[in-house]
Amino acid sequence: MALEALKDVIKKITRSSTIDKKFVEEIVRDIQRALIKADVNVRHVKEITDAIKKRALSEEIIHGLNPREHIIKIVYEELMRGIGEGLEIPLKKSKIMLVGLQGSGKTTTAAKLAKYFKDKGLRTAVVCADTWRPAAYEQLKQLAEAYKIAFYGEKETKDAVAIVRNALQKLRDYDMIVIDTAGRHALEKELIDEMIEIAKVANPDYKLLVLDAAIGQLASKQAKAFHEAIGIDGIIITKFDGTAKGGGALSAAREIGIPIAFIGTGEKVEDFERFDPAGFVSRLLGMGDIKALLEKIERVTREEELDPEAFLKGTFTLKDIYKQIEAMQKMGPISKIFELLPFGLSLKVDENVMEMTQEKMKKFKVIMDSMTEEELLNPKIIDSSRIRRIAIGSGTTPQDVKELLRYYKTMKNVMKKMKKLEKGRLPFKLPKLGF
Ligand SMILES: Nc1nc2c(ncn2[C@@H]2O[C@H](COP(=O)(O)OP(=O)(O)OP(=O)(O)O)[C@@H](O)[C@H]2O)c(=O)[nH]1
Ligand SMILES: [Mg+2]
Repeated sequence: MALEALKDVIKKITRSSTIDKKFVEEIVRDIQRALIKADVNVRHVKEITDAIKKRALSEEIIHGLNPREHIIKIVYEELMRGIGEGLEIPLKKSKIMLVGLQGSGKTTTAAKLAKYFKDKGLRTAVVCADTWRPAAYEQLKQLAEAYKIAFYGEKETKDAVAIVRNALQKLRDYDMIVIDTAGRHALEKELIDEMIEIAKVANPDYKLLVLDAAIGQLASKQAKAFHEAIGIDGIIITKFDGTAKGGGALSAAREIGIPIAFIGTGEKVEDFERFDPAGFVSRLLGMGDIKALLEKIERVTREEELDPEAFLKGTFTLKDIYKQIEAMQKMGPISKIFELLPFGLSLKVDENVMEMTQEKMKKFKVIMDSMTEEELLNPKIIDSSRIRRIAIGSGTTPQDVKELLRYYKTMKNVMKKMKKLEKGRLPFKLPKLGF
């Protein structure tokens, strides 16, 4: 399916070495292509991708994220915004009426819905109110029997409204009643009148439109017509599995402002899921990556704010190193963080000095715990006699203390260079680093 291409876009972002304006524009074009191929309405495509571009080029990176993650976050959020809310049907006594064009998947969906709510513990029944297609009765009855779902239908009756009336009487004790109605090639007056009558008698809590994903952008016209005729509460998109045009139905839902409730992803009754926008977009973009990123965003936004501005102003002290180490213990090594800098930070740093093992982190913290406030804030005053004292106090060696000081000096240097780079030719604001 065309939307699958979005996964490749995410991969491309993840693998990029440089995130600059040119790259953002390239990504935006890729996303445009994927959405248009998936039959998303061009206007929506433009809205979504304009927003991505604008934010990617101007928004400050949240503390603790790298520029790649920042872009992915924006893509995720804008796609979510594009899709809108899903419709969640609460697990309580309700009636659902299904409507839709011929062959859209109503009868199959009636069984899917019934099984869905039955599995959630509701006493569920289906009603065949399709008196037009001779096989409709048997089709739904068989599906219901296969899944031990209560069924009501009247094989010989031609009056669908009467059937519904009888069904409600008989099924009074059931929690969830799903009514399957007849479909037509087009929205003929007869169908509309019957739909309105059934809706009057059944008084459903939800009138759900069943839309075949394969019709692409035609979904919009269809959905509008049904909405005008009887007022739709939610949309079920079927056959999402077999088409590259699923974006058309998604787009239609958004256009008329009706939430999507479920998605059918195959012929089998099990191939059905509640439409959860976050889960849906996550999957489009490649579940693993996005989930990990969202967790990280949550984590870093909860973490203590460190002030990169202070680093850049040159008031970079051993206290900052202390915080940095604490942040690293949560987020991974500093070299990883450098890799993620937008300009592929080509600063030459001594790898031995920068290498930071867990052990070293612990040792550095112990050493700093033995320093006075003054030493931490003004490391310049740490001479050899202070080094000796600190080493003894922390149970380490003077070499260890010197190593920490070397590390501090290197970091300070890096910060200075970054400050220069920022003033120079950076396409972005300097990201808030994760330390
Ligand atoms: N691949 C796939 N096929 C589906 C899905 N939902 C329904 N179908 C198939 O679509 C065809 C039509 O499904 P029905 O449930 O009979 O459609 P309907 O809207 O009740 O049709 P009418 O009653 O004639 O208007 C059947 O072959 C179903 O198996 C789906 O989510 N994926
Ligand atoms: Mg049917």
